[in-house]
This record gives sequence, structure tokens and C-alpha cells, in this order.
Amino acid sequence: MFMELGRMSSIDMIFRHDFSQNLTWALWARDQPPWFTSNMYGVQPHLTVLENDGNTHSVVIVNSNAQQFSMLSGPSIQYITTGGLLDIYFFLGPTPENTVEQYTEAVGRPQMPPYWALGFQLCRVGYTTIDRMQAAVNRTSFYEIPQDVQYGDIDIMHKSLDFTYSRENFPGLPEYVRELKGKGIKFVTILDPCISSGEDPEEYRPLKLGDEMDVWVKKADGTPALGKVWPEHPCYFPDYSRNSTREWWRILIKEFHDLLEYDGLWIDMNEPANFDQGEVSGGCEANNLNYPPFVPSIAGGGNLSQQTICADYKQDAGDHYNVHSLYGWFQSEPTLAGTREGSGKRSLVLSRSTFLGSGHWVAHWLGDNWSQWDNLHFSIIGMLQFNQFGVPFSGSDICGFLGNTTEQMCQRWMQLGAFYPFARNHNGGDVDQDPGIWGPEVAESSKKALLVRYTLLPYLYTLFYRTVTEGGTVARALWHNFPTDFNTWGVDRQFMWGTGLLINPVLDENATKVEAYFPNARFYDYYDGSEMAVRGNVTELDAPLDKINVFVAGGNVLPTQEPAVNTDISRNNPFGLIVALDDEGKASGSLYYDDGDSIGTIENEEYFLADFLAENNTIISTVVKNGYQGMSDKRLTTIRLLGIKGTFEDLMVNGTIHTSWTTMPSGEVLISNLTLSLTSGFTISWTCQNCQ
Ligand code: MIG
Repeated sequence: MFMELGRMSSIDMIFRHDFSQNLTWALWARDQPPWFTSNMYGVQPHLTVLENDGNTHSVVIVNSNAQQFSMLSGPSIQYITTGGLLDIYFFLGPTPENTVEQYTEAVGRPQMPPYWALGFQLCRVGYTTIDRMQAAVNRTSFYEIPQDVQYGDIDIMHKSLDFTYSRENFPGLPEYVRELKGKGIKFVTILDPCISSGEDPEEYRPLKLGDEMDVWVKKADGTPALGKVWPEHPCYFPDYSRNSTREWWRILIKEFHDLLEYDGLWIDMNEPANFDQGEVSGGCEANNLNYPPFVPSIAGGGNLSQQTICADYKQDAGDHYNVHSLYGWFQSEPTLAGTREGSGKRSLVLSRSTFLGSGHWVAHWLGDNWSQWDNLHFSIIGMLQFNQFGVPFSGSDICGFLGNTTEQMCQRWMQLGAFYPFARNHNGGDVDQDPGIWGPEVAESSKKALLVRYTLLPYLYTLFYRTVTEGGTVARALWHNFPTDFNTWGVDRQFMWGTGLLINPVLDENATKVEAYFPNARFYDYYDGSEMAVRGNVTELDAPLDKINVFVAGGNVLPTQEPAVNTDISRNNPFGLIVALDDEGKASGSLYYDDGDSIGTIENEEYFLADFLAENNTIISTVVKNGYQGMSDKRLTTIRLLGIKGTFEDLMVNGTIHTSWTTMPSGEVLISNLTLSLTSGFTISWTCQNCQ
């Protein structure tokens, strides 16, 4: 729909910078799909440095002007900025996770995402009618593919106007949103910043109230600046750096909930994007702000206003020249405040443009990626970076946004995307790409991958709790966990969730095997519990089309819950544990749980937290916090015990013999028929012949 298929440059995109290529990375927020080193949606002047001995530090430059980093073969870094402050912060680690913990302590840690937001999300621009949106939801549910969220994009709007829906193309949308909620599916919809100037203010409150509250970005002569995006008429850009604008936006969002009962909001085009260059008539006044003597090597031919507004426009926080890249950042906090007021719940805000600290308020999707095979790989790089940037709730559009995917690409992407912290299939291409459209084979494999995700949601949610309270990442590179193993340093086709899960997706067309590096530690096949023979080396794994390889890392206890077609249902299901022993026969982990969508559960101590420790043939659960009432009727029924050596014998549960266990062919001991209350703490122990 938006662009013809493009090709990336032949330069290999990698997570670890290659200084021999002498590349320059310019930063200036821009509506820009991944294209070689082009500056994109967000500005994150943040470097992570892994030193020769495995120690790590990070460097963050708090500067919002147009700037650039050149990675030169010295190796050295040349930094140039075109204004502002030169505040440089060093976060000393020494571990990779420490750098993220320290950085997020400085800029603000993420919000706890609602539990439902960790489920699978479905989106498309170009349903064009409510029937087609419903058909996509129905296909998903027909195949029992889990879905927690349905999105509306700009095509649900009336004449592309914010805070409206089209009664013509989406008749009954509010009722449908309520119907979805009844089934446990949430609804998130989109807002663009720019407000049409061409409507009758008496009929279009955002315009009238905006004029009254004086919210627009101004030109140098004090008149409101105009641009062009989706609505028919030119539009005004709200200046979110102004208090009255933030108030105006919050009010509109709150009122919007009366029209459409959204559960979260998606803020797009907030670089801010403009289809005109500067003025509606094109160009900007000739002066030093619009045409400074030096411009970093930004896309758009070195013109600051290309695809955005003029740098000499005036905002409350200063000249647009200085605050351009803060546009989405300023918009984020009031959007979250508004959705929370509107929905009365924790809610979710997804932002395209980000700056240092955005992760305190918003989640992030990686923008308009391409439905091309190399973009599967790029998505891992982006996800790992945003986890370092303190925006752990991120992922790219599954199956790709621009252009048309193929069946096999979408099948592989559904598998990979099932392990993005933020898992949304979103489409701007001509052909539909929801997981149900391809027929039973892709539907089944998508479901299979998502059922692994849903089984592990308590683990994922607990990882988010850790980032909220301690910083650190959710999805991370292998070297974050194994920094002194230099074999991990360049690995960016595999990644981990916390310390406990290793994901080895297929990223290449027609591949049915995948190369994977295993650090020198115990890893267990997620599916059958068998221990990997290879350690500290690369191996080739079978990866038929219907399978994504996933491994549990020894030393971890992962809380699980039986999956269902959405979290509304799965949250009532029994819990389990995967206890994966390390070389010493030890493992540890925790479970965080709360009602999933209230605001402030951590501050208000309305949550449940238990620690699990396995050692000396014993698993002990200790309740750390018992503040979530809903936990009392939850039961733990199964434990997968991985890494038992020798012969497993008598099993005792809280001092009583328990006979429901079997040793699987892989060596996994599967303990079942437990009826353990999670809120009481428990002890499970066993005897074992020739176990060490
Ligand atoms: O110019 O709202 O990145 O996710 O579907 C395109 C339509 C505008 C860009 C977003 C994309 C969204 C699309 N938007």
C-alpha cells in the first residue's frame, strides 16, 4: 500500500558495530523505514561498550540536536552535534545487565505492561471495512491461534481524523470492541499527532479545543504551523512540550474512551512526520536554523525539514531545531496519563518515535519494516538495542509491514515473533498476512510457537517485573549472560529471554536447519527436555518448517501456566515450573503475578512474588509477597525437572510421598497431579541413585 518493495544495501547489518567499515550513523527523528544507515524514528545516543575482558560500560549523550556518530577504523568514535548540551554519562557496569540497570535508574524504568499485552496482537492498515477486520479475527480464532489484542489503524477513522471512527466503513465498531472484550480480546487504536485544520470547529472538538487552549506549534511569526498527513486538509502540529497541549491531549483521549472503549493507544507519525517539506507550500525560510552551516549525514539530502516541519518553528521548549527529536518523547507521558484515565486501567501506549527515557512510559514497535527475509534478522538487532535502551517492550511487525510477505516468510516470522517481547503481526501490504489466512499448515505452526509463548507468559511477566524494579533487559544478546565467552560477542541471530531461555529462529528462506552457538553451560531442548550435547560450540539443529528451536538454560526455574486462546482464559489455568539444573544440580527463579491490569500494583504491594530454589535434590518455594488476592485459588500442578543424572527415586512433596512422576526418554522427570497452593510455599525433594 505505501511503497514498492525496496532492497537493503549489501552492507551486512550487525548488532556489533564493525569499525572497519567507517560508517556514520546520524540521529534526527525521521519517518524512515530501515534503509542502510539512515536515521530512523527515534534518537538514542547510547553506546554499549564490551571491553576485552568481558567488562561492559555504556556511554549516553543527552543531546537532542541533529548529531552523528562515526565508527572509525582506529578504532575510534567521532561524535558531532549541532547544538544543545554536551552532557555525557558513563554507566560503569561492570556486567552488561548492570549497565542497563544503571542507565534505567537514571532515565526511568519501564511501566509494568498489562498482562494481556504480552499476548499475541493482530493489526493491519487496509482492512478498509469492519467485515475484513472481523474476518481476520475469525480466522485466527477458527484455528485456535491465541490472540489477545486487535488493533484499529487509520482506516477505521472518519476521513482520517483523530478521535473518530468511520460509521460508513466500520459501522458498529464500538459494539464490536465490546463484543471482543467479552471474549477476552482487547482493542488498541491509533492516533496521529497532526490535527486537521479544515473541519468545522463546531463539529470537530479536537480542533476547537486546540484553538482555545492554544496548543499548536508556531511559525516564527506566531501563527500556527501547518503540515500535511492523512486528513484531506492541512493540519496543525500539537506542541506537546506545552502544558496546555498535554492537558488538551489528555482530555481528548479520556473523552475518546466514551466513543470507543480502547484498552491502549498507539501513537504514530510522531517524529513528527509531514508529507510536505517544511511549509505546506514547501521549503522553509532561509535562515541558520533551517539551513545551518553543518548538517549531519541525515537522510533526505541533508535537509532538516525533509519529511518534517521547519527547524525554526517555535515550541514551548524551544526552537524546533533543538527539540525536534523530543516530539514523540513529549507526547508519550500525557498519552499514557490519558489512556489510564480513559480506561481506568494500566493500559498500554505504543510509540514510534522515542528518545532517551521513553521506555518509562511507552512500548515501541520498530516501525515500517519490509516483508523481506533480511528484515527478520534486522528485527533481532532492533529488539536487542531497544532492550539496552530501556524499552524492553519492543518488537517488529511480524511478517513485515511494507510490501507483501510470502507464506513461508510469514510462517518463520510468526515463529520468531512469538519470542519478541512485543508480539504483533502488522501489515501495510496488499495481501493479508494474519496467521489464519494461509491455511492449516501455517496456522498450526503459528499456534504451536505461540503456545510456547503463552506457556511461558508467567516467566516473561516476571522478567518485566525485574526490569521495572531493577532495570535490565527482557530480551538480550547471549553475551549479556556470557560476557567472557567471546564466541557469543557477535551472535545476533539467536537471543535469550532473561537468563533462562535461548531462542534459535530460522531467518533464511528454505532453510530447514539452523546453526546455533551454545555457551559452555547446560541447555535443554524446550520441547522434549533432552540436554544438548554440544557446549561452547556451534552446532546445526533440525528446523523443519513447523518448528522454532527453543532451549532452557540450566540454572533457571521458569514459572509457566497452561496456555489458552487468550490470557483472559489462560490466567485461570494451572501453573507449572520448569526446573533446569546446572552443573552443580542447582537452579533458581521467581514468579511475579498480579491482577494484570491495575495501575500501581507494585507500589501498592498488590502482587504475589515467590522465589524458587533448587539444590541438593530439593526445590523450595518461598513466598516473598502475598499481596494479590487472586493468587489464593491458583494451583501448581506440574513440574518439569530437567538435568537429573542417575536414577530418580522417591519423591516427597511437603514431606509426603508423591507417586505421580515419570522419567521421560530424554531424562526429563515429569511430576504431575500436584495440587500445591502457590501462596503457602512448599518443599519438594527426591532421592536419586548415582546422581553425581
Ligand atoms: O504513513 O497508520 O508506521 O504502522 O500502519 C504511514 C498507517 C502511517 C505508519 C506506521 C504504520 C501504520 C501506518 N503509518
